[in-house]
Amino acid sequence: MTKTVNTTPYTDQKPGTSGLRKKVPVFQQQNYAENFIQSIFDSLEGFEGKTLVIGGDGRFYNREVIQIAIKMAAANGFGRVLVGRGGILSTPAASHVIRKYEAFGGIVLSASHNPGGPTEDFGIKYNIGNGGPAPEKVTDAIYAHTKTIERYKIADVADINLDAEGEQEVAGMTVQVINPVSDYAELMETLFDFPAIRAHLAGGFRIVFDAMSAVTGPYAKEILENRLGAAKGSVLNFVPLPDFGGHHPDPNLVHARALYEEMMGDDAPDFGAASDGDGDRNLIIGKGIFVTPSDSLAMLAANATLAPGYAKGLAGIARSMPTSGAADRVAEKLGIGIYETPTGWKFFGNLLDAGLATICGEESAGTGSSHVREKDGLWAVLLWLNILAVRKESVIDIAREHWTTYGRNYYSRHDYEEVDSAAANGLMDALRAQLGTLPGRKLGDLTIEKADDFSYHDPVDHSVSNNQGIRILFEGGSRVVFRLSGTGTSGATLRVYIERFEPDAAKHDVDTQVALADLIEAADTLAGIKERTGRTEPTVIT
Ligand code: G16
Repeated sequence: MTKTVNTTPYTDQKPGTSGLRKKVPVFQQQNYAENFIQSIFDSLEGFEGKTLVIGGDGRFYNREVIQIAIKMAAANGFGRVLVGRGGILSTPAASHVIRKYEAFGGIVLSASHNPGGPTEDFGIKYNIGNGGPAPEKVTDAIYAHTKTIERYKIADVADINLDAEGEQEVAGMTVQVINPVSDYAELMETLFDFPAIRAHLAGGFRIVFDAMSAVTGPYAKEILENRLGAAKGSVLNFVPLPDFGGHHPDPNLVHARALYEEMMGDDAPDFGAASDGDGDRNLIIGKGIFVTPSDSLAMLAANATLAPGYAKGLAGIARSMPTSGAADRVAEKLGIGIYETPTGWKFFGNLLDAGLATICGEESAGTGSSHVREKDGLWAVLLWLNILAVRKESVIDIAREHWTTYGRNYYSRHDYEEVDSAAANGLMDALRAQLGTLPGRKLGDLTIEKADDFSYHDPVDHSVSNNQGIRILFEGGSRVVFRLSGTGTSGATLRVYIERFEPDAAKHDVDTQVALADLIEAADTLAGIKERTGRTEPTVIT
């Protein structure tokens, strides 16, 4: 019932920031998905008879690869597969299911916030037994296997029925189709004060959540409308579509523009939010105010003890290096640890497992905690709602008070998407070559204090990750960071992260791009962005 199929390697299967992401036609090449999945299994040891979790965000090609992955898991010796009904599991729900059922690991099919459809993006990532993305030593091993693979194993059986919950047998392995929402919704009920949120909503607090035709639709409907009693219709675009309705399921000010505009209107609801393709990112907008992901991390951490799941306090906070330093000020005041990691949720895994950090966050719209080992969009929404239900203040008042207490980190990210790869690499190489000569250089009123290429020394397993982004630190605490994205699927994406700390509350009402104007200009002067990329302005500003 199982067969071994000969194959030849593809040379382009190096996992990026979050697994392997490519265009669908690339994945549709003969044996392309099979090669990568077999390389995952060949990198693992001791999974015979154990459980594997499989799920995805429902994008185009999800069902096909789920069938392949289940048949290959059977042929490779797994004892059981847990798969979400319809092939659906949000990334945080998959992380929770892996942990709850003590699975060996999981395969999550998603290209996150990237668009979906026959010519758009697809992705495969492997999560380890703690529920988190595989660390670099595992992804390096997977990549090494993809370069030498000669055969893969697959069960020669009919397709599995993914739409009926319950158990089936596939070539001697049990496949259990599970409800994708219920375990996750139960977990949320243990962390947050649902009665308080329900009462706040019943009292007239209005919310809107845009699921962006992606995976969080069923989760948000169940939790926000059914369990918490938000008005019917509060969850928009709640049916997951293979092409996300033709949109980028990316919860930012460009792709969730309609939500932003609604929230800035006179009759705006009190709270607006959105999540991405696979449900791990979040966008938070209060009536009249967009909360940057970096600020959201800091504000959630500062108020977390208002939620029952965090009432005992936080062990520490972790943020990716390009994320603003707003959370650092909260950690300092709380007297807890603050950890600065490279971009990529996988770097938080060790800190969470070791109990060093409780809440983590990234500027790329990711926030989460020790409840799972992925970032979690709806979790962030629920923690905000819990805080708002207890404090009974508006988002804008909470944000203003936070800035008055801690100072404001003005922050923006400028993305230049689908830039010629050689030009982008040339820009980074040229910056790297200047690093030694930059300290002391003046750009207008700005003076460079320090410049480096960020290296991370993991305090738990002592691994070292080099070349994680070029940091230009100015006197007074402002900074500009340059990195190339590890999640794009065509050309290169240059990310420029710009930050200025403003302690004076009288200066907290300036438009962000205005507050950062001199730093934005300095970034171009230093890196020659316009000249090297041929772009006069960023593709996306967040
Ligand atoms: C992934 C990672 C995040 C990272 C983001 C952006 O998110 O899980 O940790 O911050 O990509 O990475 P990059 O700047 O390299 O594009 P997601 O939501 O795409 O899985």
